Amino acid sequence: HTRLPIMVSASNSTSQAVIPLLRNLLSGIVKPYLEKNPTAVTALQLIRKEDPGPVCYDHFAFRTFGVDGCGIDSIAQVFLDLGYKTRDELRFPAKKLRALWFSPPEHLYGVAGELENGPVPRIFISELLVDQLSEKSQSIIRKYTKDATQCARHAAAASVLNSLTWPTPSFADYQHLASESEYAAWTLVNGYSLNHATVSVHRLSQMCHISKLNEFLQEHGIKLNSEGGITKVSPDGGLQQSSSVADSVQYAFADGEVKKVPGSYIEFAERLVLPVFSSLSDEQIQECHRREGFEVGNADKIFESTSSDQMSLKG
Ligand code: OOG
Ligand code: NI
Repeated sequence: HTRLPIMVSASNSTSQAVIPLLRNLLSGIVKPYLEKNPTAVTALQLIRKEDPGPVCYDHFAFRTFGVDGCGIDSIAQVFLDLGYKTRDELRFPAKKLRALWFSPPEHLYGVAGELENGPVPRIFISELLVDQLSEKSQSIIRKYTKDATQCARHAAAASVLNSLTWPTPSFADYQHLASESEYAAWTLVNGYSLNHATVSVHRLSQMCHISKLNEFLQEHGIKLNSEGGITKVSPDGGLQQSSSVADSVQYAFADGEVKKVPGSYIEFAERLVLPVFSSLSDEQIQECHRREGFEVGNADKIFESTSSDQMSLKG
């Protein structure tokens, strides 16, 4: 006997089919990040001890060079293929950066659980506007990225494998870039490695407010980025973020120098319920009732989590 087919739109069926790959990709990206960044692991352990969970991620963030096909699009493509949608652009003229964020397939926003079966994070990708840098910095960056063009489509693989898509840089090139743009220097040594994962604070069951969480983490020795104050608050009050100061990582440069460079950090984000939904009960409230998106003023300060200024405050 025949059955009526269940009506699903093409895009919906596409995103159902790709869920296993999407979830494994996200786990694959976070794995080397956790292996290299002890502060992120400690913070997650502290939260798990205090909070019955689950611990969900609000977003994952990447940095790129906006040149030779190595910019936002290179790492964005896999997420677009896996059902993400392009959302808003953010601009940071003083830092010579721009960013785009991407929202996950909607049906994966509201489910309960952790990364393997729970909500899927937003993706935040920034790029350095290389054309706006000095000739010298541009030529350094292009020396590396021109070799990376042919594998720019494999940025996601590079992230999972914790591999650069260009040759190991020299310390001199790194230092020169750092003097003009710390973002550029970070990206040269870290490539497509995850810059940070962000814990969804409002989804926690005990530590569900950022001020409480910040205090708890600081009491347990986690240094938080103090740029513009510990909690970064959007003008509408709805998006509240904080972040750790990046760990430093020993890095072996091509010319044999071994130096400490900034690695990654962990971020915390609380999205408040929008005023129009304030009459909903706690059980009714879902992610879609909360402040969406990102905020230039907050992000501008969160970028500083890998700055030498913030890092020299450490320990
Ligand atoms: C990204 C900083 C901005 C946010 O959530 O607004 C950010 C970076 O450090 O690359 O993460
Ligand atoms: Ni972030």
